[in-house]
Amino acid sequence: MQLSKSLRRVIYWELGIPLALLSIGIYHGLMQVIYRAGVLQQPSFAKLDYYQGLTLHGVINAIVLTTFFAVAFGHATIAFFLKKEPNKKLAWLSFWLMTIGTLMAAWAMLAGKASVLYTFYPPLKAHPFFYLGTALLIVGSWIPLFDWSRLYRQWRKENPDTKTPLAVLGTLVNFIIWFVCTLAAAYEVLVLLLPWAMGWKQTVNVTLARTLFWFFGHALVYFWLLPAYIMFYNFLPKLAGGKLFSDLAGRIALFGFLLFSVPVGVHHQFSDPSITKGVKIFQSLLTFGVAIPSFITAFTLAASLEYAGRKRGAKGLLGFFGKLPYLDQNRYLFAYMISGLFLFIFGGLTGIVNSSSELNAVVHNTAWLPGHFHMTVAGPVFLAIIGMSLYIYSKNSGKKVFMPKVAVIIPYLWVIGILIFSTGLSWGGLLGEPRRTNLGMTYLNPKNELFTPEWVPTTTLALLGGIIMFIAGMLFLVVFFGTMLKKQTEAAMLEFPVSENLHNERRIPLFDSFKPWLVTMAVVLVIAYVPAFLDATKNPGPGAPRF
Ligand code: HAS
Ligand code: CU
Repeated sequence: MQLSKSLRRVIYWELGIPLALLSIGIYHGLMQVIYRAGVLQQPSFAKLDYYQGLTLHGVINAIVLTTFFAVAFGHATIAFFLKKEPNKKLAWLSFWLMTIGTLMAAWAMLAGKASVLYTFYPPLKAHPFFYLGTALLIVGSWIPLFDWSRLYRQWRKENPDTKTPLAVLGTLVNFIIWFVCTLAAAYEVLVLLLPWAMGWKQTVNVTLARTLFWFFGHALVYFWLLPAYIMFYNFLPKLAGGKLFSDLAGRIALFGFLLFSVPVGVHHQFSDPSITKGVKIFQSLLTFGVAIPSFITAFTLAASLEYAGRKRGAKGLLGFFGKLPYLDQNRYLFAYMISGLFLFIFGGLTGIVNSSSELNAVVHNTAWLPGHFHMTVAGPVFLAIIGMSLYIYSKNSGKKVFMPKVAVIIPYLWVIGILIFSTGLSWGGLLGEPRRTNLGMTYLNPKNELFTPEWVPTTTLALLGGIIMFIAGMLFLVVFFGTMLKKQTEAAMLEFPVSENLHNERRIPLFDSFKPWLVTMAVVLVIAYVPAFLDATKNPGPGAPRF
């Protein structure tokens, strides 16, 4: 279908702005590994210190890029699958709020007034613009949900007996999770942090701030992941040359995320003394629950890939892996998706280690953690985002991809980089190498009494992987912006490689209506989180002064 000019423009900007900022994000990724390996000591270089760079890296890559992309991709999927365009005025309003918010936060970070890391909880304190900017970004990203829901209700009236397209279901589920979890972030920012940053309040309840943050912060990771899942279920089987093994499995997984994405945030606080053991154990169990939709996804996708491989003549148990279109330039999206899925096998396994509260004590706050999340958010999520940004831009503008051979290689280069990088970090983490620490300053300096030689090989591996990732990331930016500079040669059409279903499952009302799931979601949330918030209010620990 052809989108209206105005909607196309909004989508272009929402893809282009964060990708332009990504150059800063990627540069600081490279600087992280350089500093941590002790190659450069700072603040002698570029005047941006380690923590300022780490904040820019986390906020740009994990919050700005992901949020802008989710909104842009949401506009495209809703328009494409419902054949109804979102309201343009609201889409632009949302765009401007997000952009102004991003600029405010970017200024604070670049000026060195907000080196608080992407988790931004106290006692680290930022300039008020950082908090206001974050709030604006969030509010801007809420607007489309209300407009899309309106379109969906309209569509439902016109098609009472049709199954909701899986991609639409996924987009709505994702933004409902986002809306619910960001309420906590908004409360944290506006009620706790901003008055403290303005100097109106002298102290702040650190435990409550952390608990509110992780109520938001864990669900955030599924807000990153679900756009990728939407692509895996709806597009990957078709790109592989097959069909989706089960559409029902996709629905069950998506509704599962609605139930389990939010009430698990305490698994980031297993070491927080104020939260009582019972709450931790309960949320640890719920965390195993949230892994189930991903296991369902793994098996459903593997079955879909197997079907595709066999259709192409594969023999034997695993022969289908050899028959997939890994290097097909016309289906470069396949390369981005399969690479991400491969990394997610390791990302998922390390996640399950983290969520077991005893094992967590070994890995918490060590380099193991960035090892884990670079195989999740920098794995399937990042690769899906960049691949789909290129795809949507190229289709919508009628421009052919710049350097198509390179475009299809980038994800594999990225996988090699991440595997080396995450091995270094995970191994280092098990040897006690801390995360969020400029190791080069002390621990890797042989003249320092804290010198820790075990971390020399681990940080060197991370450096090597980081350099490869940097090269892959930069190549992508060349391909994306190179495509922008090309001339239009084809009709500008939004089309997606939509998969058919292998089993023609009938519509089951329970898996096609939101109400029962939303009610259950609310119940689980109350049971999991009321005790956690009571703990945080009753046992706040010392109030944070200023840092
Ligand atoms: Fe996590 C910390 C537990 C998933 C991101 N996580 C983090 C942090 C981030 C993050 C950013 O319980 C750090 C936050 C900070 O700054 O402090 N995580 C989990 C669990 C899962 C999980 C149980 N995490 C994610 C995803 C993320 C993400 C997804 C981003 C998008 N994580 C934790 C815990 C912590 C944590 C603790 C806190 C630790 C601490 O102490 O601080 C699960 O959802 C994972 C389930 C996934 C699977 C994998 C399924 C596999 C699939 C691939 C199949 C492949 C195929 C292709 C078919 C079960 C779907 C094959 C093809 C070939 C070619 C072979
Ligand atoms: Cu989590």
